[in-house]
Amino acid sequence: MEWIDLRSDTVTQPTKEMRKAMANAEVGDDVYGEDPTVRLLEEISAEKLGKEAAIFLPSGTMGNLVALLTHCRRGDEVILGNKSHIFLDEAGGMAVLGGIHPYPLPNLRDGRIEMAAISGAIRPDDEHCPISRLICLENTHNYCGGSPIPLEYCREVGRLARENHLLLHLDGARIFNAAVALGADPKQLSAPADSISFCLSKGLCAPAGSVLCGREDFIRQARRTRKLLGGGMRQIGILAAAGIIGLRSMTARLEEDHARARRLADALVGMPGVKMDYYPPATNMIFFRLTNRARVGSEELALELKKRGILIFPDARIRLVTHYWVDDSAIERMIAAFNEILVK
Ligand code: TLP
Repeated sequence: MEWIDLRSDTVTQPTKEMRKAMANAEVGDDVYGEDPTVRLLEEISAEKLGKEAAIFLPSGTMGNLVALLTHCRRGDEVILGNKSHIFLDEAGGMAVLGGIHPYPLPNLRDGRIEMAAISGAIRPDDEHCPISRLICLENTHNYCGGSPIPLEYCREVGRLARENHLLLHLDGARIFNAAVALGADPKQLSAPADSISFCLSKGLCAPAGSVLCGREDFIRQARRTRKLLGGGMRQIGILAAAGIIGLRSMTARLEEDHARARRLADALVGMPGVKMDYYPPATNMIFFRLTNRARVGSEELALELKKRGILIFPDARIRLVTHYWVDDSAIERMIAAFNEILVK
């Protein structure tokens, strides 16, 4: 049985082309700056995101952590959304390792944060307060429906940050999904931010890795932070080679994943007991809940799907994520399976 895995786009396996490039990658010691494949990946990344420089990192979590630890000192404060991945799902790294104080503000349904709330959270110059240093945005916003954050809003937050001498970091784990959905150039989306991290190992299919981009001096300091965290790797061009293919040939095709999410959501929306949380899906994520009209609960749904070769997490709020390895026939198989379990 061929498995269909909709738990996340992090489950994507490298393509054949990636495996070949990995096997043949020219490598060197990256801690000495001697890995040509890593250098190339960093150059392409900086160019694509319109920043001066870039640094390759093992994961998205480390991309965000290195950015925060490099921008901030102990006692500084970071303004961010209460549904952001950095706040919810990165083990509180900024506080644990950096003595950085998070100031979480409610995320709106679409992943933005009210401008007035951000302004209101900026601290006065008062010895009682932590020092406001950084604002973080997430684009696309994972837990807010995979929503792309509009360019004009990013620009507004960038202006607010500059006016108040704050920095702006963008968790752009899925920035290429956002760019495709908004019809924007990723450069435009990252322009208002001082730093942006994006993931190679989600929709772009590489087996591992993220890239943090920003100004030259910031990236130089980020190299020290990466070393401090134990993230300096050696002959890592083997991974960077897959990332280069991801960046060069997997970004434009992300709209296929969005179209397939739409097709699946269109089928689910009419099924008894299915309450869509976001509809239509804006990118590659579908969120829904099962009401008491549904024939099964989420545990049973996950079990029944598993019997049919389909993997989902049995959460109360179910997330289905489309990606390269979910093709049209997988979507049809999914729809048939949901029909059998929830309708027939
Ligand atoms: N997200 C994962 C899980 O951790 C939830 C997923 O399956 O979506 N920023 C954002 C917006 C993310 O969604 C993720 C991963 C990360 C950062 C962290 O990336 P990794 O997993 O490479 O550390």
